Amino acid sequence: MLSRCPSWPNEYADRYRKEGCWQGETFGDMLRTRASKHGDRIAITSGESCWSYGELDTKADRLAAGLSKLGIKPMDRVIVQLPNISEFFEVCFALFRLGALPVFALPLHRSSEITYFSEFTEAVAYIIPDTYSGFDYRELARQAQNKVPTLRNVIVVGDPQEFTALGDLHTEPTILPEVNASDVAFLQLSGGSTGLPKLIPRTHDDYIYSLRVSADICKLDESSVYLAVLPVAHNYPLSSPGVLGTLYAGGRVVLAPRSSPDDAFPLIARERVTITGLVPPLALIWLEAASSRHYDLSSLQVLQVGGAKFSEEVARRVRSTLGCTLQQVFGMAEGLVNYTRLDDPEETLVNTQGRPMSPYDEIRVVDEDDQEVEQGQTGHLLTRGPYTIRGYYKAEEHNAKAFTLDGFYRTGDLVRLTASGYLVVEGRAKDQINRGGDKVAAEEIENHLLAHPAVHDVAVVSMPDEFLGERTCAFVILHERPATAGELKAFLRERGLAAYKIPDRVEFIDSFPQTGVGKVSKKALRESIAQKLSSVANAGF
Ligand code: AMP
Ligand code: DBH
Repeated sequence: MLSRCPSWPNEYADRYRKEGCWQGETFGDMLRTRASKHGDRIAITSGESCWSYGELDTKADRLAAGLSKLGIKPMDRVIVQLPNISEFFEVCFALFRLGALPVFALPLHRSSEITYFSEFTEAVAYIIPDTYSGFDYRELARQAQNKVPTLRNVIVVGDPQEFTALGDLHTEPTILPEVNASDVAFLQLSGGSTGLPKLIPRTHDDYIYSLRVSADICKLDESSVYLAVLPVAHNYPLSSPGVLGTLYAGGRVVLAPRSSPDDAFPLIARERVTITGLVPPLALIWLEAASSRHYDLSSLQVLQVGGAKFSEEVARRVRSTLGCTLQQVFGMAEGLVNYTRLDDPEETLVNTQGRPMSPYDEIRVVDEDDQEVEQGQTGHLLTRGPYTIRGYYKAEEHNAKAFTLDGFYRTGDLVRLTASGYLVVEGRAKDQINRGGDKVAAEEIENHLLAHPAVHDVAVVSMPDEFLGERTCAFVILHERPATAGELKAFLRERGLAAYKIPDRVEFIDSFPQTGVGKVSKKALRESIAQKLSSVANAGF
């Protein structure tokens, strides 16, 4: 068992087992069963390479043995930062079989995030590509190893330089300790609403349940072909139903190296892709590109859009432009996922963010005092269920705020329930900027900016953006010493912050607007920047 991981109380765990949600299956079992059932079928296509279920199964066994030989033990944390390449799967399933826990970093994370994850989880290993998208991850590994003494092993897909090559670790499979399905399988990252991202412990039992239900709702079977466009380490393309849901259903995963229409459309045509998942800004780009590109996209049955609110206007264009069904997906790495169903009326598809995937998901929409609002009114979404965590890893103080006493997760989302039980996302109460699906925690950026000697105080808020939905604006109060926006942004880059977290705009002001009790009114700041932007836009006409 991993310590400091809140779990479900026994009465709930018993119920979820009795009702058949949790079936005692581990990820190791899942792959073994698929490999014995259809070992020769292709599981993963990436560029010119194809791996069958049988091959993936063997690779996972051989790598698990190699990792074990290297000294990696059950429950050890391993930072996995891999892009959409086949090795991602080999690494995950090897760690799952070993009972070691992947911590899923995103390819865009840089030294600030990687050092934090490594330190916080006391990770023993870090698995990276050599280079990807023009960035050398070995340099990042050197920085992390310098700061975090527990990080003994760096394992590289490709040219390892002074580190260990993943390919050299393969060895004869050995008998490994039994893995328990009720144990934590990996740590997923939250988008973060306070400070740095929180770590989300997901068990084999709860996650595989979410894959089974997702695959069922998305009608996946052995003939399904899922194109992974978003970075697969993210919960949405990983599990809703994503790459793991596709493998659960015995289908085929195609990995897209990049997300642009010019990369993805030829892949859809060549591989006869049936389903893919996008965030709203990307869906918009695809819709705009579709009319001027002449690839055969007729195999595509379902286009999922989620991660941030998809506007109704654009949503309406999906069927007419791409000829496929839109599925809205409103989910979170903490658990709860809502889907519109494939046979829902068009109005439900374009106007709602779906309904909970499981009959055991419990939903409450409440006011500031945790009292249920009337049906149809907007309130805070709380949820509890068989695949929603009961607490973050090593975060007792935060958990006391983020969960109710009876175990409901406070999602931080403002929603309204329709008469037919569908959710419409109306906004967000938590302090987070949703940059087209990339979540930026205001406090994390504020803390970095506060470290700059010229900065007296700072408040980071969202500003409306036609393309991404929201972008970040940092309101900064300076000390006597002057500083420019460019200087502050360069400072953040030097601190190793992921590029999407660098504020899009910096506004210098003398004092912050305040709320009734004297807190900084982020609401007023959001309004002021939105107003400024709209008057600039209007001035253009
Ligand atoms: P994360 O913390 O990265 O797991 O992000 C989860 C959050 O993304 C949710 O709590 C919502 O705020 C937002 N989100 C995800 N999907 C949607 C959607 N379809 N519409 C609106 N917001 C969404
Ligand atoms: O944004 C998310 O985190 C998200 C969106 C859709 C998610 O985690 C999911 C589906 O599973």
